[in-house]
Amino acid sequence: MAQPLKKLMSCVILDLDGTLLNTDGMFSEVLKTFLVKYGKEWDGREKHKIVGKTPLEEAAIIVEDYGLPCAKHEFVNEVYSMFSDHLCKVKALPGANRLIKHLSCHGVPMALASNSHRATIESKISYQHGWNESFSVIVGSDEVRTGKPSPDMIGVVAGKAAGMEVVAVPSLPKQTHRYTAADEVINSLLDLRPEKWGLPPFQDWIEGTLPSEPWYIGGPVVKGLGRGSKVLGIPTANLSTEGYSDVLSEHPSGVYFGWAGLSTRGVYKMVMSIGWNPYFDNAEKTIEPWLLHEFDEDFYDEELHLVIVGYIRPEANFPSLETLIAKIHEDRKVAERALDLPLYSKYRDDPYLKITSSKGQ
Ligand code: ADP
Ligand code: RBF
Ligand code: MG
Repeated sequence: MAQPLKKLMSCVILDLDGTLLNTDGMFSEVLKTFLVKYGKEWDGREKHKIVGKTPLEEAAIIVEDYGLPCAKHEFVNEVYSMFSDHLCKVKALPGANRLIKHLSCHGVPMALASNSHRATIESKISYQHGWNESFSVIVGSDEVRTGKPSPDMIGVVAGKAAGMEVVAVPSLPKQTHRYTAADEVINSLLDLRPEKWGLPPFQDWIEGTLPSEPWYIGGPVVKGLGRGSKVLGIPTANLSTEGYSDVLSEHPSGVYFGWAGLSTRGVYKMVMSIGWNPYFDNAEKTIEPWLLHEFDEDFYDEELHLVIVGYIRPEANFPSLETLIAKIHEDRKVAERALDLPLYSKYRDDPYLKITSSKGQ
């Protein structure tokens, strides 16, 4: 079937917060510290309410919800000065550096359009190596007559109204439905395919895998929902997500692969899903490695260490159980083949796979 004609893109406008920078995490961090001073505990409840709000609106929500004995403007001033102290700790989101480098290497002009004030944008990106030089234009909300109004999805609507092709990258999970106006909704920047938009393709994919610096998680094998073997014929040795919120926030949900070490048994190839299993729509994020080996028995409670070396694809929903199972078997083949490449096979000897303590590095 003929593909619908897409306009070929020659330049890219990027959003900053939640697209390139993990400022969501910073907001929680700052509020936590702030609320402690008033003897209150930040539980992340308000996060959904304050997305896309102006500072004063945010302040109103928080001051009211927590019954804080301070005026809104005091709250704004104090929280914002804490923000500026935190900016140096803000991390680039997965795939942000890769995208910026890629587009700038290929001479694709990039602009940064953010709902923050120009000065805030500049200080935010000053901590990110090479970013400032990569943008031909930076526009803050104080430089236009009417800044992007809340809610945050207006960014997508505004892009469409300007006749652009828009790719949305929701920063909160399970929010895809809020971005139906976008031409594409992706889970993270790792899933952006520039060639879809007439831009030069990434060249770092190797045999269906995207290599990453290795990352490490481990712990005792816990009980899952009892579905892997029973429903799919695919056992997954679940690990607890407890203690791994930082690592998990640095890596999007999705299908990954690497090496698995079981303390008393050996080291095996492994392919895994991390996330909410859209087909089953789990309420909790799970870490589910499938060890690519036939075992004659269960190994619950045994110490399992993972070295994750690359990414395969985002988690997806499927029209049937059969298509989900087929896809997971395809992931298995991709991982098995890739792990024989020297690039990945060298991590088989990582000492982390053999030690028996229960925390990652
Ligand atoms: P649960 O929902 O409790 O995780 P599963 O049906 O996913 O149950 O089965 C996972 C269990 O099966 C693991 O905890 C492990 O003890 C066992 N198991 C046997 N073979 C494998 C394998 N190749 N990969 C992962 N787990 C396996
Ligand atoms: N579940 C999904 O809903 N969507 C997926 O795309 C998906 N991909 C997976 C890939 C691999 C390699 C593995 C091991 C599991 C995957 N699952 C996925 C998770 C599967 O639903 C889960 O293991 C079972 O629900 C058992 O808990
Ligand atoms: Mg399991």
